[in-house]
Amino acid sequence: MSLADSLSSLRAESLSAIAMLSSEEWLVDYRNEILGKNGKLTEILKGLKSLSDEEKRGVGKHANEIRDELSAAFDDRKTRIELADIERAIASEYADVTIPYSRTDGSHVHPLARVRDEIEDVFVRMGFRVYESDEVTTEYANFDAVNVPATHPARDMQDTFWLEGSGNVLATQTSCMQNHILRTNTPPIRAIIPGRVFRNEAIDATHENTFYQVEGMVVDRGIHIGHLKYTLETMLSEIFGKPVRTRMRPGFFPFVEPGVEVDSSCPFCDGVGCRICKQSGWIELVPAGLIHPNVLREGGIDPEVYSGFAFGLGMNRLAMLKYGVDNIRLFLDPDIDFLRQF
Ligand code: FA5
Repeated sequence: MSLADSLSSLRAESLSAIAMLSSEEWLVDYRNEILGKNGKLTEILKGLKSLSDEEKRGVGKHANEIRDELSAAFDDRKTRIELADIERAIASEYADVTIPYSRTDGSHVHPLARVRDEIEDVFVRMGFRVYESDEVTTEYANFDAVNVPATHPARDMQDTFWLEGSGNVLATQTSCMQNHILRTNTPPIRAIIPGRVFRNEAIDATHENTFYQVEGMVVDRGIHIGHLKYTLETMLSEIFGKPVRTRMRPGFFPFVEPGVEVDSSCPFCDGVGCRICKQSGWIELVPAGLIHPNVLREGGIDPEVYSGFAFGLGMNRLAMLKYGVDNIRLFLDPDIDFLRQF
């Protein structure tokens, strides 16, 4: 093949290859292979030596034209690849952050999550830290550490899901976090611990086997039941969007002494009496009490120096009350018509 023919076929071959290259990396490599110092063009031009001067001029001119043409083809291809990359990025990554938030796509916060957010918000403003409750926990944390010994009938109060062979249980109460909080903090302690809990219960309009609680704990010198009352009144007033009062009745839980059931004045009739509070003016809402000395001791805290209160609020029941939901099952039911109302 003559030099001129070799040049022509290099040109044709290169032009069609360049048109097919789709990445900048390949383009750089191929450019070196053709136009580089030891590239194919240089290789062909080594044959110039054997030509006459006149032939050299003719072929040399032709070679320069081909070099320019290929160079331009490489540059043009590079621009096209860059543009394609930009277009691809725009198509896949573009987000208009200036578009106003709209609910028309149907997205919104689940009522239980909203109640949890509101509870967290008011407690954070009161200086509490928010922890997450374990869903799988030990028999020790769920029961022993909170003063519920193996033989205690209270263990049967909360029908437990036992995890076979492991000694672990599905948390029946967020109180299973009390020991951990006491052990990993030094007073003053102010903590809330929202979480999902599980009980092997028959389901009805007010009982689920999977529901949400939020545990609250305060431990410091001189903590008394008045601190508990103030804290719960502040939280409930915030959740109901109006001032509510609380009253306390004796209640039994092994991890508190004294134990109380905290009732809220009915936020719907302001305590006058209505259908929701069954004409009593009060709604039973939060079991609570002063932390039992045994629980403090088990958590490494001296009950002679420190005292504390704890409560365990049922978030599903609170959400039912707040949003007028009459069946607890709706919260875990993927019923779009129900969920759309929030
Ligand atoms: C407890 O779980 C205690 N750990 C609460 C506590 C904490 C007391 C700290 C004292 C100090 P109880 O079993 O009553 O208590 O449950 C607390 C709340 O969870 C109830 O008031 C109720 O709102 C909710 N709850 C209990 N069982 C169910 C259920 N099956 N379905 C939905 N909510 C429930």
